[in-house]
Amino acid sequence: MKNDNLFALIEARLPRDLSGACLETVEGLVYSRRDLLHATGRLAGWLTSLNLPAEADGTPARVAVQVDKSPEALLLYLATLRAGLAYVPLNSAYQQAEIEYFLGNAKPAVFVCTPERLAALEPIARAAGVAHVTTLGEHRDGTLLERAAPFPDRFATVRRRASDLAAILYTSGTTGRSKGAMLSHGNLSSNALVLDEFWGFKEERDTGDQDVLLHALPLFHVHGLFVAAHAALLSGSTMLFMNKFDPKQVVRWLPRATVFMGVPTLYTRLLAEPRFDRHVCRNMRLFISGSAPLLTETFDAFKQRTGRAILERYGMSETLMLVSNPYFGVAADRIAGTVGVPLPGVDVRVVNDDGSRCKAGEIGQVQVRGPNVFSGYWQMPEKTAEEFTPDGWFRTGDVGHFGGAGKPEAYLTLAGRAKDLIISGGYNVYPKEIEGYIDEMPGVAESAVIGVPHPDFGEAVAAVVVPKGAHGVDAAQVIAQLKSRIANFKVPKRIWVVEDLPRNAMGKVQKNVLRERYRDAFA
Ligand code: MCA
Repeated sequence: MKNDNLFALIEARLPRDLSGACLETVEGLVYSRRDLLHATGRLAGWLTSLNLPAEADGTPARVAVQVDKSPEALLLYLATLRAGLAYVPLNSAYQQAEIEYFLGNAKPAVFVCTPERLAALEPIARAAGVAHVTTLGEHRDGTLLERAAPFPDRFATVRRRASDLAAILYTSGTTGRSKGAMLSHGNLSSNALVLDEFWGFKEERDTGDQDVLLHALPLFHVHGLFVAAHAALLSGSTMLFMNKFDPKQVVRWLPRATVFMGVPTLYTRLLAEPRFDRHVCRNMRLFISGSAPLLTETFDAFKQRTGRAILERYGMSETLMLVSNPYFGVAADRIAGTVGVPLPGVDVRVVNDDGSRCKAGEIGQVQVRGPNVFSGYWQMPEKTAEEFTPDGWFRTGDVGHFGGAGKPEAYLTLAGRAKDLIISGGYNVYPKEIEGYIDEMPGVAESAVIGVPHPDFGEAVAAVVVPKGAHGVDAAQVIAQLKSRIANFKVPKRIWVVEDLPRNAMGKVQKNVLRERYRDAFA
């Protein structure tokens, strides 16, 4: 039986020369492909030695990980796949209350955190029933590597079917609690293989060229962990691997690179670097942007500065990449303001509320079907059922239109979101979750959390708060309290205290009125 474990595909695609560089760090440390095989072998050996029971329905045990980005964090992800277990990456900014929720929801058998946070997080993990807690630091410190060290370099990758669970990625929920998107080996490998071809990695290999991917994204989301890392691993590329985005380091490395992936904030920060110019981009063949809307002015400024047209694509944790501007053909095929065309093998439709297809230029709900679409939310069958149409299309929650305004009919333009979502510097933030925390505070009657334009993060989280009776509300104190409880990127960067919130005839808070009122807050 063919082994559909994603790692088996990565292993099969490794170039024959195992001494070749797989990954290089800013400090100049080089991990060869052989290092990757041996390190993931030892880690998978340790994971397997724990004899972690699968669920009654065959669902594999979970390995939850909240660590800072490092080559070993990537190796731990790959080893988890190799051992046939399910990987659960957690944003390094999450605080204890959030970690408590995720561990209680995912019920992992293993939790890996940083050495610094072990004292605070181990009791939470034990209370959630986690059997094995270990640590991994940013510089190969921590107990995880010590425990894996005695195991053999060689490891037979566990057999997995395409439909078997490979990862759970938490995406915040409009109802305030995050939902775990279940991604299978088949979701991950089908999408990686499509992108290998669609973005020209295969063509580079076929012409004997070696790609070098500059990896500057976090490893706890789809963009950095799957789209960037899988593209490099499946194409035998070398990764220039940055533990934290630093525009000056990117500029230093660009002359050695051929591909870069980023969220729009990374591009606006690069444009703010005087030394970022056409010359440093001389060997680059592809700049990809996603996770948040790329402003047309950023696209134009980038093209002006470098002569390169950024390729914008559209993805979600639940569907991986679904739509992309084209790579082949002239850069003119990349149309600023659109996210391009549905990827091969992926069906995308835009429908009216009654489910009928929208005409070109007509705004409707974006729905998707294909091997890239997840199987559902972890332990939320009702929520999952709501998100799929009776005929099996996934409701993205985004609105948009094909064609229109002189654009080719095949091109999709996203026109906003049906759901209450803020994307700040590429991170999804759901207002309901933040409103919940603010409304619990003494002296607060109610609050409305909105996204307002921000020059660096695209959108910034902001809040409008109504005090209870004669109580005053101290905005700085609300922010300080939130910073002690939730991930920093979710904390409002500005809070306004008002008498009351604007409501429509139905009594619903009019957030659009608030967005308009405060739209220039960060201008
Ligand atoms: C950091 N801060 C933020 C953000 N990042 N605030 C709002 N939004 C953010 N994204 C806070 C910090 O905590 C700090 O707070 C202050 O802002 C300044 O931080 P800074 O040093 O600028 O932050 P940084 O460490 O440089 O991070 C900025 C960043 C990072 C590099 C843009 O946010 C990032 O890597 N974003 C990429 C996220 C990503 O990978 N998204 C893909 C999701 P204070 O001043 O209070 O200390 S996957 C996805 O969306 C789908 C599936 C897809 O299609 O890809």
